[in-house]
Formats: sequence, structure tokens, C-alpha cells
Amino acid sequence: MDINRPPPAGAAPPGPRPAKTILRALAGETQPVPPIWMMRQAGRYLPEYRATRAQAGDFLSLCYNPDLAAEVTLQPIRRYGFDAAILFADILLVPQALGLDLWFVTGEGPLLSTATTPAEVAALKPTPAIHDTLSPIYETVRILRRELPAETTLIGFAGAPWTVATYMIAGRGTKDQGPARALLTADRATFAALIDRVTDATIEYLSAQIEAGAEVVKLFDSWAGSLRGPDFDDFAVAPAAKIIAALKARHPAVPVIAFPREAGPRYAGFARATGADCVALDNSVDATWAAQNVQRDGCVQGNLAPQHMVTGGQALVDETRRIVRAFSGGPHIFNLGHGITPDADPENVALMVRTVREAREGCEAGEGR
Ligand code: 1CP
Repeated sequence: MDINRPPPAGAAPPGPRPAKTILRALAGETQPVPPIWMMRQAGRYLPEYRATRAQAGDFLSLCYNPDLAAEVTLQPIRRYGFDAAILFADILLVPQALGLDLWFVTGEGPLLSTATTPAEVAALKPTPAIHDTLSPIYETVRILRRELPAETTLIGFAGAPWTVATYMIAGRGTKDQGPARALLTADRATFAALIDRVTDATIEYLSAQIEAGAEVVKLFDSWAGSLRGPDFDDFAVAPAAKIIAALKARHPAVPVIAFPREAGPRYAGFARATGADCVALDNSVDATWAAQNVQRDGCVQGNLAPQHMVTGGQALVDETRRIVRAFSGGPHIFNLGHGITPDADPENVALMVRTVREAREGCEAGEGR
């Protein structure tokens, strides 16, 4: 067995070598060609996605329609042959399942009713009730496990409690997470109670996705970078550690990817502190630094700037090769540093996939070294 890194804390006990490339990377195996998928790989840059979304009517109807949600999950797999599919859903379905109102307004993003007072947090639905809203998502997972190619890994996901709470507090997306940071300062007890409620719901939501067939789960903490010092420990590290410990107790063989976006130096040690099997890196992180300071603890995922999917050309090829090389000494899953944007050119995605998969031939020929 070609496992050349110690498994991360909390990793599954040694067993037979997994067949799928992503699962091998997550088990700590260094592969000559890293497996690849892409954050937001289903989405508005694809004409076939726009057509299915129009058929569904609106974004939330698409999320809650298992046949159509499975269809848009499969579209990028058919087009590019990615090594993983990510369930089509959204992190804001959990606040909705906890009883908040949620709308997606075209051009404006999400709008929610809020939970910022002790009474409003107490009025959120009890955790087991989330499945009443979220059961169509589990059906999407079951359809996908039947329909995905045998070599493709299915990734389930949820937002991390801090990122989800920023929307439940502000009622919308915010640039600097100001309203959430203000509540954290003004009323830490209410803020912590909200984080606890989201943490418990996330454990049950991800467990249900795993029971329906998700093979890996990812925790998106897109706004982790706005937490500083002890707040990062209390509200990015601690909830992730609690969720991962609960999932590992129930589903020890299922790997977890954590994405504390813009954590900067706090990426180092994040896997050890939370028990994550893999840390996803945003594109502000230098790959050479991350290879030394993050990949030493296990698998990393990332981290090409999404802008290359808009601009393409030789810069895309050079930067893709540089990232593959930087992480070639350990377990790596190639990905973007954040989600692909709607103005991306689908041809550039194809060029990225080709470049990653040709990287080995390039290395053997001595190119790009
Ligand atoms: O108009 C449309 O069709 C909606 C655009 C869209 C899509 C395609 C939204 C609205 N959500 C999604 C799907 C989605 N969201 C997926 C599954 C699809 C895939 O990855 O292929 C996933 C994993 C997410 C996760 C998500 N939603 C995050 C975390 C990851 C990240 O990008 O940082 C966040 C922050 C959201 C909230 C959200 N949902 C949608 C929008 C426009 C936003 C962001 C709002 C903001 O910027 O504050």
C-alpha cells in the first residue's frame, strides 16, 4: 500500500485500500495525478444548469426537487468527468429547516428572517424537526448513488455553524460579517446558543446525508477569516471539532473535508485541532507554504484562483501546473480556492482538467520543472 503520510488524527482505522481516487487521497495516499473536482461545479456558468433551473422555476424549488437536483449534480460529471460530484443543495437550507424564512432574490442573493434575541433562538425548531424540511435532500443523495459512475465519489456538505449563523443574524450575505461580529461582542451567550443550535442541526443533517449514501462530507466555513484570535478557536475550530467527533463516532470510515476559508496562518494545525481528514485551501494561501505547514498533517485540497476560469490561457496552465507540483509530495485533491463564478468559460474548466491529468506526463518529460 502506497500510504506515505501518517493518517490525520481521527482518521479511519486501516482497512482495504479504497478504489476511488478521492477516497485514496483522503486516506493519505500520494497519487501521481491528483484527483480533481471543483467548488460550485454545478451552477450558472453551465448552459445545461441554467436550462434545468428554468425548468424548476427558482433556485429553492431546484434544491428541493430530488430528480432535478440530481440532474444538475450529474451535469458537470458528464461534461468533465470530475472525480467527485457534490450534492446540489445550499448551506442556507439548514436555517430554513430550523424555521427561518428564506428567499433567493435574483441579483441580490439570499434573504432570511433572523434569530438574534434569546427568544428568537429559543423559538427555532427542535433539531429532529429539520428532517421534515430536508428529507428531499436525502432523496437526491440516494438517486445520485444509483446514477453516478462507479469511479465518482459523492460529497455531501453543510455550512459550518459560524458561516450559517452570519446569515441567520444579518438576514443576508454581508461583506465583513459585521452584524454577526457585533452580536458576538454584545451578547456572547445568545450568539453561543445560536452556534450550538446550528452545530446540533449540522450533525444530524450530515449524518442523514451519510446514511443516504454520501461518501465524504465537507464543512464550508466560507467566512472563517473574519474570526480572530480566541473567537476563531471558539467559533471556527470548536464547532468543527464537535461536528467531526460526532460524525466519526457514528460513521468512522467517512472522511471529512474542512474549509476554513481565509484562515491564513490558522490553516496550520486546523486538521489536528478539528479531526478533519483534509483541509481545503483558498487561493490566498501560498501552495509552497501550505505543502510544508498544512499538508504535513494530511490531505489538502485546492487552490487555483477561480478567476483563471474566466481568463484562461497560458496563465491558467502555468498556475495549474505550479499547484500540482507544489503539492506533489503528499496527498492532494485539486480544486479551486473558492467557487467558480457565473462568468467563467466552460472551455477553461476543460483546459484545467486536461492540464491536471497531463501533469504526470509533463513531469516525466521533464517539462515545467
Ligand atoms: O442563481 C442560482 O442558480 C443560485 C446560485 C447558487 C448555487 C448554484 C446558490 C445561491 N447556491 C448554489 C449551490 C451551492 N451552494 C452548492 C452546491 C453546488 C456545487 O457546489 O456544485 C454549494 C456547495 C453551495 C454552498 C454555499 N452556499 C456556500 C459555501 C461555499 C461558498 O461558495 O463560499 C455559501 C456561502 C452559500 C450561500 C449562497 N448560496 C447562493 C448564493 C448566491 C450564496 C452566497 C451569498 C453571499 O455571497 O453571501
